[in-house]
Amino acid sequence: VEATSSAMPFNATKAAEYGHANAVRPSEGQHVAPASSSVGASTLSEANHSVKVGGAAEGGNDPAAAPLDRVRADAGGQVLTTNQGVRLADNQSSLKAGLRGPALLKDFILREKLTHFDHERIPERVVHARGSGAHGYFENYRPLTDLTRAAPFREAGKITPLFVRFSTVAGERGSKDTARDVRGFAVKFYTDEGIWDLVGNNMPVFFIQDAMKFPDLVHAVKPEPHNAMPQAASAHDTFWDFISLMPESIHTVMWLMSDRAIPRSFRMMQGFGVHTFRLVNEAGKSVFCKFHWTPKLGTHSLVWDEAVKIAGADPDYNRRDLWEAIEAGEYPEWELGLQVFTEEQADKFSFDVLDATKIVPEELVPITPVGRMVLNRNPDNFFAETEQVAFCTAHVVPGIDFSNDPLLAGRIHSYVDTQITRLGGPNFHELPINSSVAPVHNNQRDGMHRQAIHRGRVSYEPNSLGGGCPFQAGAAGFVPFPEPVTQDEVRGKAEKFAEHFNQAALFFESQSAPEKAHIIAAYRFELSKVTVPAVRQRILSMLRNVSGELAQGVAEGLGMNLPEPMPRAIAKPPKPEVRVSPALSMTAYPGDGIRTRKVAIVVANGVVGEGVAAIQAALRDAGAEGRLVGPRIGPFTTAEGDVMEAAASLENEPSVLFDALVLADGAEAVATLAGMGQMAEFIRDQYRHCKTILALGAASGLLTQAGIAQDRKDEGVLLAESGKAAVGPFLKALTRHRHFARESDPPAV
Ligand code: HDD
Repeated sequence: VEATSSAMPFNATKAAEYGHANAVRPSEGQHVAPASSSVGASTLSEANHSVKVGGAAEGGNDPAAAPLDRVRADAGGQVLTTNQGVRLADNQSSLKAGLRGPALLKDFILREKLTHFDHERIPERVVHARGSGAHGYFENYRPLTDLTRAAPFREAGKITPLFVRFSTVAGERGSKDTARDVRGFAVKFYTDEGIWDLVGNNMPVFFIQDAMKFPDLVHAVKPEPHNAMPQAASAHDTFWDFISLMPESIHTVMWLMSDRAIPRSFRMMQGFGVHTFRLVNEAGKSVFCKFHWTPKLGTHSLVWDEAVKIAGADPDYNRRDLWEAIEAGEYPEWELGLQVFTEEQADKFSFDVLDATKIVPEELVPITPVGRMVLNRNPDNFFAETEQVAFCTAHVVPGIDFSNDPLLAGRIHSYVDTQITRLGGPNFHELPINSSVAPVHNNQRDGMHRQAIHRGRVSYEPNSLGGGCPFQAGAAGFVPFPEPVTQDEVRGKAEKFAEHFNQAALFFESQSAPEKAHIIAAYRFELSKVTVPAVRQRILSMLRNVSGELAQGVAEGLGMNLPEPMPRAIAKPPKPEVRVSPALSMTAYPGDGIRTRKVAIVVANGVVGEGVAAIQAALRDAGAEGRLVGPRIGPFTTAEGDVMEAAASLENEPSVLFDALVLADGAEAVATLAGMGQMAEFIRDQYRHCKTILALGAASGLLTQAGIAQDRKDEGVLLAESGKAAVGPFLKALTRHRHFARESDPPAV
């Protein structure tokens, strides 16, 4: 078969080696040395040279994107082939001896197709199996060279491409997005000096202090081993059994029981590096540092009843939200902030900064904004990018270093190790999504799935046959911070690690009243699923050390008496420096405006079109979406005789998928909707989940029918005669996102 220019040979690089792109057979003995600057002729790692971009990057202007071109496959206009490039005559039928005869073993085409299919899946991540990713960039505000020599922080305006993966922890790859869980927040920086992975979470603390306990924690929270239940949930015996015996976990469990564990959107949650890291400058001077990501849209969450219903209505809720925002050009953005402190400062804190169950309150060390992250490109292929991306805490670059946090130490081993099973060998760094944009040269060789074709006979160092290359970088390379170590080997923990309750109390006392109520309700729900009373009892005894109000509230919800407080590991715990920290409440980050919020505008035949149009236009101007929801999808005729198209129906996009509700005016439309059970349900869920509801004209009757009588009206339930008049107050109410003042437990509606 002769290749033509319209049907490029699959391996263009190979063809080019023999002189011209369309070559199919090398002429005898011909050898063409690859041009060193040509991407096609270089190894994978050589091809990944960084392209520095000055100033703000535009959408899609991503220096990490071009190197991926080599592996992008696009079948547009191409003929179907086997993996060996053989053109397929027929992709419909297997080869048989006669039309009704047996299939033949020699059908290599069928066998290749089925064999490949049989091996399509790779093992899912042992934790954080379910995730969603996006490409973007980090833009540095000003040089931080006094603190660190790390490449992303070197110049003002410096752009570093990155890939982010958000995830849930406990659920399997196909589980729901809205489980109560920690969310992973992993960022891969493709820096000029190699890959830096900041593998964080949306909570600043972790359940355990030492990596030795990680397998136990994960075994406890995962589905129970005998019956593989429950999926993506911590509300079961083994999790709470473990927690009740691990008082160090209580601080993180407070965060897990808070609304942080059910984010409205990945775009609306904070991220934290969790551990204390080190920054090291050119002179080798080091300071401690904690990393914080703060979302521009503010921190917002679901409420539990809503999260449960979304799990059925749209299990991909957070994934879809991220995808759609980026497709719409609403690029999510976070500001990176650093808490920088010295070892001497740290020594004076009442807690140990090497203990990952502790935060450094902002009252002790303020957060300094240093740059911003923008996510502006969806992956081309979920598997190749989001599934195969491999984050490793061991991936640091010169200028970033580790502290002695014992949890971090275990992670430095575990992440590289797990990729070897998950991605099938030690060459996972060559997968395009994982490969550095800085050149990679060393004497590591071979292994499963090796892509680079290393040339020459030298694969050792020192060497003279290869001119001494690749050579050591000396001080220009990664030089570990020379922390002095002169101690006995021990298994144990430093003294301050033994205090477990001060910061759990700090967290609870810093919450707003609705947030506190939600935490109590979450404990009640989770512990109500625990079947062993002694476990519930132990948790209650732990909670007594956190807050009397909390313990009492949970005990009442479970119909239990309060037990004695759990004995503390240290009789006289150190006095905390801070008892209330407003930054720990989600109300500290309201964000700006209502961009990308989804509002349901319910319409039916006979709806007054004018009001609908006014609201829709105002929402569009504010960057939000007014989505028409009808008794069914498709066209509806307005009272004015125009045609409106409903994009969604009460059935296919229920209430929980919307941030607010507008009920349009029109006697005929209202009569139709009043006859539909889903309408009342829709309204009740909006009300129960504390969302903004606007009823225009006759539609106020639908509210009454749903049980929202006059005495239940509040600042989030608006009535108006015309859409135009309603726009101002409606947008104002929407900016508040939720109207928790109407909330009661149990819900009144
Ligand atoms: Fe971990 C995945 C975050 C402690 C071992 N972890 C993983 C991911 C995130 C975190 C975001 C998913 C990365 C991705 O999207 O691919 N993990 C954390 C944080 C921790 C933490 C913030 C505490 C501060 N992890 C932790 C410990 C260990 C691990 C103590 C083991 C000693 N984590 C893993 C792992 C995973 C992982 C088993 C599973 C898949 C992977 O690494 O790539 O190695």
